[in-house]
Amino acid sequence: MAVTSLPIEKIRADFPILQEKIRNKPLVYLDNAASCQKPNAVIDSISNFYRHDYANIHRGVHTLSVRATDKFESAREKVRGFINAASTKEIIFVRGATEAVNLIAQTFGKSNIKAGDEIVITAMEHHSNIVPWQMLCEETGAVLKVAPMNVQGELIYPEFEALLNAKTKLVAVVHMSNALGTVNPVKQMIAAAHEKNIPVMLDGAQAIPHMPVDVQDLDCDFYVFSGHKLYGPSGIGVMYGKQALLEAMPAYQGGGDMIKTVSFEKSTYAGLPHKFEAGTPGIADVVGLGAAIDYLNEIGMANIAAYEAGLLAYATQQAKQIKGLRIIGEAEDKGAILSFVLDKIHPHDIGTMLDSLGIAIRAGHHCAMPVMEFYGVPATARASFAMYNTKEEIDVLMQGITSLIEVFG
Ligand code: C6P
Repeated sequence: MAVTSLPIEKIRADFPILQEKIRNKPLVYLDNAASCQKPNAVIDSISNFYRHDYANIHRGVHTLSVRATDKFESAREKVRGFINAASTKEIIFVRGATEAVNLIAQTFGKSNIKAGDEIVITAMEHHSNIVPWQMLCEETGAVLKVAPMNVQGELIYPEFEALLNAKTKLVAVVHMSNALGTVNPVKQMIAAAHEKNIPVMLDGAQAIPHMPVDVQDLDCDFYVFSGHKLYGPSGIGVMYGKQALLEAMPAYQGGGDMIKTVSFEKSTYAGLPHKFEAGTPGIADVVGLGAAIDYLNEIGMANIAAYEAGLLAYATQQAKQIKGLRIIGEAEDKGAILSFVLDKIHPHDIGTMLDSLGIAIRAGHHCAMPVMEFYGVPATARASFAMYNTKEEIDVLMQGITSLIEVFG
């Protein structure tokens, strides 16, 4: 099976960690959905920033502070361009997707959702897009509604649509599932919700490294993601929100940088995006995220999507030939994730045994316990692919699985 090409040798050479040996074997890194590795462009940008440009931002008149502020704000512009937001005012830096969902729940949620209102999610959400809404429901008396999925791991679309009604105040759904790889028909879902004037938040933590994302074309109201899954640093992420919504929302955390004036009687808040960015942010990490975006733009997200589709098709075809292997998640529209279980071998043992061969996968519930419950498994083994993975690495994975079935199955 053909795998659409990328300049793969050059790309792999850009990621120093891929040269590591694990247990005396070449590293085969297939845990990209948990976090992916960083190219020299990102590592060097952070290192150079600390060496030459570092100071706190938005505060100083001295040269370094101005320089650091320029780099920080130019990264915001890079993020804006990457997701095609209308304005940098709509790009809020947070710690990651998790913090972004909590921010939306605590600000938009608290000011718009009251007892008896409904929030619609899907059966395939990550805990980050379940628990903050449950907390909000506990505080407000709102009700969480869950759109079901079928055994392929696809949303049952008519049942999703049937949940939308006058009480629905928000749809919060995953763009691409981390446990199954399913890519949801989000454009159609957003249009259906908007017909009833319901805003939509997309959890883009998994989608963003695998496909072009255009928030204006999708017309989503919020889009959240983490930098570390996008070849950037950990501890930094993005909450995109439409400007009118963000302006109407109350501030999240109080502190420096998010105010206009402060007195003991009353404080007034800064405009967007600073209103939601209290305190000193992860300055160098934002700069690193900007470098990751430059790097990805050079390769092209559409090229990455095409290449990874080939990898996934090849991995799926190979996995289906292994007796005793069951793929968990076979949606027609799927990103580069292969979740599976083996007869008689616990996923944690699969993970440990593959590690002894230098292969890094994730084993567990993937912070998606309801998905595990749906499939009646305690956990799955998950190989997740990135643009630097190869067909040869998939062969190594399949040989590893076959050999452990021979020994332990
Ligand atoms: N999923 C995984 O191995 P944070 O931790 O904030 O960067 O991202 C949270 C998150 C939210 N939504 C989805 C769909 C996700 O996959 C994740 C993180 C990792 O699958 C760690 S559990």
